[in-house]
Amino acid sequence: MSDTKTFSLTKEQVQSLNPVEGIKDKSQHLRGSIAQSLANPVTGAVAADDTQLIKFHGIYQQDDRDLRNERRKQKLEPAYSFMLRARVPGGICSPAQWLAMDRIANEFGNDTLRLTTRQAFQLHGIIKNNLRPTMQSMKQVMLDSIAACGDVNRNVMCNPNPVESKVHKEVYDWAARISEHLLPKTQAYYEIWLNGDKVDTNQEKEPIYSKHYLPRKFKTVVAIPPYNDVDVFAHDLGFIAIIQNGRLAGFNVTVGGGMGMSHGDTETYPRAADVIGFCFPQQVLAVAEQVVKIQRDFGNREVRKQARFKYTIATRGIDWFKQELNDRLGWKLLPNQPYEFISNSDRYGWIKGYDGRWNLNLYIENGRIADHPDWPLMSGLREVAKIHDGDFRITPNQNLIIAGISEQNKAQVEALVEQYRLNTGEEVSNIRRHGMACVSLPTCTLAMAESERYMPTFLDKMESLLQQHGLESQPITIRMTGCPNGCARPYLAEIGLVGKGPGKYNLFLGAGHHGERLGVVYRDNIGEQEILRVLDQLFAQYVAQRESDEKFGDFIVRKGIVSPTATPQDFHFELQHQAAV
Ligand code: SRM
Ligand code: SF4
Repeated sequence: MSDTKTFSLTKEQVQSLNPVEGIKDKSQHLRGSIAQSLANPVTGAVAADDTQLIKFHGIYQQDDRDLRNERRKQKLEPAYSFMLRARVPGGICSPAQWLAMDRIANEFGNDTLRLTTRQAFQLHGIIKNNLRPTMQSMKQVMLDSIAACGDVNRNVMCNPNPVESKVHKEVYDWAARISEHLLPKTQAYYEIWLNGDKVDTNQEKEPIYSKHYLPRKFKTVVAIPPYNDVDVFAHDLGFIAIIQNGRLAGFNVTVGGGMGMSHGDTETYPRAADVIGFCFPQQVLAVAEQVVKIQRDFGNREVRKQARFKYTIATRGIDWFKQELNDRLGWKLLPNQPYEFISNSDRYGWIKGYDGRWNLNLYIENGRIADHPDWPLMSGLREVAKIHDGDFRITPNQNLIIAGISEQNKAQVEALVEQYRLNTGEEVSNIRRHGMACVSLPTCTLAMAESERYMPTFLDKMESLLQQHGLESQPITIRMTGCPNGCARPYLAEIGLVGKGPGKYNLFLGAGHHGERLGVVYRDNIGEQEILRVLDQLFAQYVAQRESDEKFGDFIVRKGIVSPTATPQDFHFELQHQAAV
């Protein structure tokens, strides 16, 4: 590797940048005053600057939004608690880790576990005093939340299905190596949460990130065709495994994807990643490191809304980026290798792996693991974990695979599945199987509309509508988010609903069925009745005029109902040319 570039900012430069850069600058490698904030008994919150820094430690400060008004009236401070996101590269965890997370959720959290769209665990409702015990309990089973959030490379995703090919393990190992390689090196996490020894922060080095870390969050994924369940085009950096003659030949590299946008701000928009070339497996870490460093050096640190890597690429151009990458690597990526994706959803039910072991992909509604009065899902999974001799795999669609079940254990797992009515997805409607919703209210501070709590009832109505049109067996992807940040990647679903205000959503249409093309906005700020009315008309048109095997998203684009080539304006209703329904 020929690159030896380092990155630093002077005090004067920092002053001209967005305020988060100042917080990082004086944080002594992400320590800030977190320890003092934890010790402060007067409030359930942490100091304002620390709310930014704790993200690098995998934590977000939140308050229960259902209680906000009532507490305000009673002149009480908001009901502060924290969300903690555990880092689980490729979504793989052992039964012991599952049991620990289950215990922690019940002891310190809100009695639920949330499987995320990036294959991680989230715990909600942890009060300040319980943060350290939570981290320490996680450490006992080798789990942590380092870099699960913050302006660094986050949890590295990987296709979780162990049955697909013999090289899956090899590809997963690369995902785990990328995750390790790009972890920040600061000891702050160990010091603050795990009683680690204090180090001289002046001597601490961050060889990849520097003391200012990245301008913004950064996300890396590894996809294994034909499945695009990680949604490779949604992320800053991606590696598409190229498997030739049963062997891992290398990876196509993707850069510059991202979902987040803000309503009404046309400088912000989702972007699908570009595929920029091929590298051999041994070159992956060098590519990942240099891509991250280019973003470190050129990402926009003045305007935080423009700081994602997708804007660096869009502003400077993909050719500039490729040249910069080649220069830093000292060698060139090879031409893209052919690959084909067929789906970005999960495959439910029992599948026997190439190794003779069994895998059960469960349907977990919006990733929420909880015990319901009439349905003890969390208890059921706990019982499975107690006897399971394989591992668990969180899927990028918020589901769970009980993976690598031995032939001897299969009957026992089957019995538990039946006893606790774990949902194997076989009796779930097609639209539900292809759906996802972000967390949103009541915990998400940025939510504008319901998502996780509303999606199940909305899907009941979609099921009836699809049945009326005889479309119940048609796989259509549908995703909902409570705001335009795009946490459930709605812009890559054939039907995307993006929260605009209470009960109101922007309707996005025309995305590719396997996540290869972004949808664009079709209707703005509409409620349930109008959404169903619009879809009713479009489904009728689809049934009457579709070509054989044509997917809904492809039909919408072919008929010109939305524009086939999305420009930044196409994501903002005000500017988009409308076709009449
Ligand atoms: Fe996200 C912020 C939840 C995946 C784009 N996301 C948030 C926060 C932390 C709200 C906040 O900043 O205060 C949400 C916490 C809600 C809660 O109460 O739990 C939140 N994001 C989630 C999760 C849990 C959604 C889910 O239902 O599973 C996902 C956790 C992933 C993980 O394990 O790391 C989650 N977020 C995503 C994704 C999808 C992905 O990465 O595949 C995206 C779109 C991809 C992207 O990054 O472009 C995403 N989240 C955002 C953004 C917009 C970023 C942007 O570029 O504009 C924000 C807001 C921000 O960063 O300022 C955000
Ligand atoms: Fe919250 Fe918006 Fe993300 Fe949903 S999409 S979890 S509402 S930030």
